[in-house]
Amino acid sequence: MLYPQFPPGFRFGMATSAYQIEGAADGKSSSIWDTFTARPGTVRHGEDGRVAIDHYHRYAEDVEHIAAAGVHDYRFSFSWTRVQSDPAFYDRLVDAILEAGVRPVPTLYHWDLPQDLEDAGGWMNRDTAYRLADYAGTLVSRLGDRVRDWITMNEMSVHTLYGYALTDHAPGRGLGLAALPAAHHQLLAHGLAVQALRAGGAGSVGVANQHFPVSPASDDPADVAAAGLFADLTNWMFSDPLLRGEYPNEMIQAEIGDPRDLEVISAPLDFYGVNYYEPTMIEAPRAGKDYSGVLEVDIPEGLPFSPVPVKSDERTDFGWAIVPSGLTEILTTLRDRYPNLPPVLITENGASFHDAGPGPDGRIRDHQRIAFLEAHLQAVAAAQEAGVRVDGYYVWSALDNFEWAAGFDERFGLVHVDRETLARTRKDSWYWYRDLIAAQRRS
Ligand code: IFM
Repeated sequence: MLYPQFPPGFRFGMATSAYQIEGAADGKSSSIWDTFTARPGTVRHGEDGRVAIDHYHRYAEDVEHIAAAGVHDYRFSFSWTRVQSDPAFYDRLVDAILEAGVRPVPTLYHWDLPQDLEDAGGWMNRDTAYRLADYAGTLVSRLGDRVRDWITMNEMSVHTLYGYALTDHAPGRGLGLAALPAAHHQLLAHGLAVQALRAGGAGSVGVANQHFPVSPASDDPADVAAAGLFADLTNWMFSDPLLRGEYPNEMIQAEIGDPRDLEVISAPLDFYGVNYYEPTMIEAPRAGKDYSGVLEVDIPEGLPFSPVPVKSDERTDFGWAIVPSGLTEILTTLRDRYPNLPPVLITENGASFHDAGPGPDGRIRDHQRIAFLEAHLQAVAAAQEAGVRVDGYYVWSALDNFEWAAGFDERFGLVHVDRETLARTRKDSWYWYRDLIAAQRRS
């Protein structure tokens, strides 16, 4: 098989996050996801992360599955509430990752805010940013002797939009445009965490933002303006402050753009993490038109933009359009928009297909996932050819896990997890990824 080729030093990895895999909820206090999932109607089939895939107890086996593929890096996240009550778990995890010859790349915050901080206002409260910086300091002083690379925040945009502007993720506030301070306080938290991590001796610090091309449904100026605002609120509001020290439009700037904060937020980074899944098409809302089911969450009436289906022949089983060229496009757009763009890491990319368990021969033939990953790696290679410096690529996800409001139906893993027994089985995509990585090492 011919695999896409990458420059020497390119880093392959896999990614997960704490709430989606760890389980062992009894050993810690509640996060907003514990509270949210306990509310009827929030998650498909009423599922939750109390057991998740029981990674807390099975981490050694999971690290073996990750390392045996030959990856260079493993991206995981800390559960903030577990760090408060049982931090030794992360000593064990980091040690196991290192012993397996893999570089740990932890994320400080992947959406599971302690409930007591939410009760004090959550990300709408500026003080939460300072609490995150304290937490970053605690972690770097505990693990900084073994962890070199740190990611501060994951997808602040999705957390703000789904959790604070809408009601689809925890904490489910539904504030609409009044959620803007939640974005600003997460960005400030990032900036303060960068300071804390660097003060603690961190070797390399970055962030993971979701990015995607946004196109207007037509040339109609109303659609163009709606798409521009949507792109500002979902993409540029989270990268402009980091990489340019300003917000992308006057409304946002006037609302939340304190210049002293922007200085903290825009401190230089060692790498910039890009999570990519699919592009979005936007139009100005048409009265009476039904927009439900276009995205995995519905944008309520009254907001000045509506997503319409992206034209694509192929979709994942989650319904997401498969558009690998969107990854090349967003990478070149970032490069053009930010002359000082740090080296990029693709910190997430992957696809959910509803893989059945192993057949009689023990195999899970997930050829659609292999095709997806291969096409997206080709898209990364095309961006490199166009001059974008991309230093690595992490598959979302190492293992099937709890896909937030969609529960366990959506399977993004290279390793299958049986819902009843929690048994792990490597899918064909796992073997494909292992062989691809081995082929790079040989070339
Ligand atoms: O599962 C999520 C992850 O937690 C954040 N990025 C997108 C993934 C797929 O939806």
